[in-house]
Amino acid sequence: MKHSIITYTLLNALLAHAACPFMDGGADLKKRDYEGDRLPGDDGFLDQFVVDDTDVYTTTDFGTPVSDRRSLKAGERGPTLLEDFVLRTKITRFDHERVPERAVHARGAAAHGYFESYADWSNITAASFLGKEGKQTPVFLRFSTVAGSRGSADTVRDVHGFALRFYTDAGNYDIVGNNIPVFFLQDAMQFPDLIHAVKPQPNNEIPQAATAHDTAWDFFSQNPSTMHTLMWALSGHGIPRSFRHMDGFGIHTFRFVNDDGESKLVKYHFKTKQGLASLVWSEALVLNGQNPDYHREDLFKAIESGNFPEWEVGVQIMDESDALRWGFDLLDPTKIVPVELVPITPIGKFVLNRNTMNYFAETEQAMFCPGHVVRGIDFSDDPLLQGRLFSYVDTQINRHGGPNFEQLPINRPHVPVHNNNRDGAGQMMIPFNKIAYSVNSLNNGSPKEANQTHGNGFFSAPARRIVDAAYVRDISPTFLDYWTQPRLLFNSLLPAEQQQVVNAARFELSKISSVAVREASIAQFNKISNDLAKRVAMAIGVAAPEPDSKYYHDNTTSGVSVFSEPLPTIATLVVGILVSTSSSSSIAQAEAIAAAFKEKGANPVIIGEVIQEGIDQTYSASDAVLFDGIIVVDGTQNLFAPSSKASSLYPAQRPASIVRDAFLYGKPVGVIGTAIEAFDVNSIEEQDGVYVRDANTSAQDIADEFEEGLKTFKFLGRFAMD
Ligand code: HDD
Repeated sequence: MKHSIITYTLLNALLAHAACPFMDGGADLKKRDYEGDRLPGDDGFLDQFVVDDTDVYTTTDFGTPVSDRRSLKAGERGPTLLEDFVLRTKITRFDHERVPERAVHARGAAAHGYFESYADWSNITAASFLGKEGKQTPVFLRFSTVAGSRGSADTVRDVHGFALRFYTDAGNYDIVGNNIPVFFLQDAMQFPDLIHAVKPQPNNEIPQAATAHDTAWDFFSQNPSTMHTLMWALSGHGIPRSFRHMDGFGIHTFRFVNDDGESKLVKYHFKTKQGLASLVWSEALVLNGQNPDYHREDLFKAIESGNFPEWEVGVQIMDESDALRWGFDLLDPTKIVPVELVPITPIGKFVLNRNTMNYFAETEQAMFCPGHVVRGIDFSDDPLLQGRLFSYVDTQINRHGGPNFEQLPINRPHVPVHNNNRDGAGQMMIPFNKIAYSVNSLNNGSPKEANQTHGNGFFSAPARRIVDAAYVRDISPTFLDYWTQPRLLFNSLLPAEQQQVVNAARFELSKISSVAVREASIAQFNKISNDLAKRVAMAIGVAAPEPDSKYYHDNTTSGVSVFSEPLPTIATLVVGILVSTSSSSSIAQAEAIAAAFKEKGANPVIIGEVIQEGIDQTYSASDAVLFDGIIVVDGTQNLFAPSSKASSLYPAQRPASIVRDAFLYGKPVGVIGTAIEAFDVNSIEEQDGVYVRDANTSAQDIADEFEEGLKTFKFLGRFAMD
């Protein structure tokens, strides 16, 4: 059913408490064209701010219709006149188009969706969005990298931001997390130091979006609290295949509090339903150039094509008395709680089903704050979290240029806002109440105070206590073990993943010019694992250390490996099918295979020498990194014959290098019939994930067999180990 504009006008009227008066130029300006029903989670809130430019005249910002193509001049040959208000405002607006990029997490992409609660969780939290089975709440999630600037490439090695906002019916709730369950630091005081060390060096702004430089590793090696997060970042978690193929974590210990004031300690887990998948470093590096927008494009296209990514929301639920129960401190954000100690209770899921309409208005202006909480949620005394509660509001005031950032459409709660906060730059509302103070009698005390028992208000967990203690600038002795858990992670990775950590550390440290920093870094690794330290040391000119075994152990935990489970689905994975445009039968075979893959939800791309009927992409625009698997169809041998002359249509040997590189990056590769030449020229032998089929194999059989390879995703046996 197509919604009528009347429906939306009504909806807007219902939302009128938050209507933005200056945008209200009539219903037509807000019209969006909906085919069918709204998607879950889309309550239409943003529609009241949408400007529709269909068949209208240009106006100034103050509404006067004007021509803005030519400036006002004294005669055709000028000069331009200062009087030209159209020119001046257009240029002024352009000059002010940018706001400061985020000090960290500047590069990111976001989407809308909805959260759905699995049950009524009111026994553990008074949070209304968790209060009923099946209850849906709109969400907005922004993914990001940390170190790079806004224009940096997507596939750098980094921790990835996972900032999730719930527009609940009791106000906005932000969980500003990452894709790694721990953080580098234990005290917010050190955050500027970490970021100064990791960001490009100040003398020359090099390198962009990378930790492979002296200041970063100097900081890491002098501050061992960084070791755990660093180990995660050096593993596959630092270079995910896409935003959709990574988990998210709330990291800090938070509190759930129920209406009776009973509280539990909780840690959030957001488990990807797409499965975990990561790149290998050599392909990530090439991707940075081949498609710097790889991750944001993947997210955008998946949602556009109806492949809505989902995550299951789970919590580890612990008692207040568990804070020091397991030999580490639940207030320490550098520690996980192994799932063997506390299993994850799934409480709901969220689905991203809607792309933004405007990147700046939504993604760039999204301003998250860990202090955006709702009744039923409470903080812990984690000193990193406590510092964050200040930092985010402060940074948003800086980015927005004033305190009214929560009035921007993307930041507005979807419920009315009432308080005595007033004025400031960019005030969007017209506070009608002239009694802007509490306590008052002239407005019958309104806005009234809401608390645990009145007005369904936010309240702190009654069980929270401050102990009698001296004021100290110090760290708790319960925070001082920095190496046991990094070792737990290392022990729990597959051998090939351990090798990835080794290789990543070799790469990073090979770029460090200071011998002292390289040695200090090896000393830190050696507290985690002598094996790790020796393998890295041998590649970077540092002597192999003797074991430093105080923190060594053989424990493992589950759920931390990227590659141990096959993907649950190949939907949205990209399969490159190589053809020769000189062979019409090869194109026909490719089309049949592509159709079989489409049936499975994958995205086949047929690659030929030139764009023509049946060809999606040219060899010159293709590279192995752009595909999750490669199939070469029958009748393409001329592309690979060693004696064949280079074509002017693509760089020398490009078809062969696509096959070779896909193999080297661990991807499934297959050849059909005479395309065996592609393997011969690259000396690729039959093995796991290498498929050789004869020319008569049906397209369906090929797609079925290759599907398993795509689910395996990376054939780790191809990588050298030492
Ligand atoms: Fe932070 C942004 C995640 C510690 C100060 N942080 C930011 C974003 C994410 C995180 C995902 C991007 C939000 C968005 O998409 O707009 N930060 C974390 C996590 C941390 C953490 C998971 C530790 C557990 N951050 C942290 C500390 C401080 C900050 C200790 C300061 C004391 N973070 C900021 C910031 C940013 C930010 C400077 C930059 C832009 C912004 O806030 O909105 O205030």
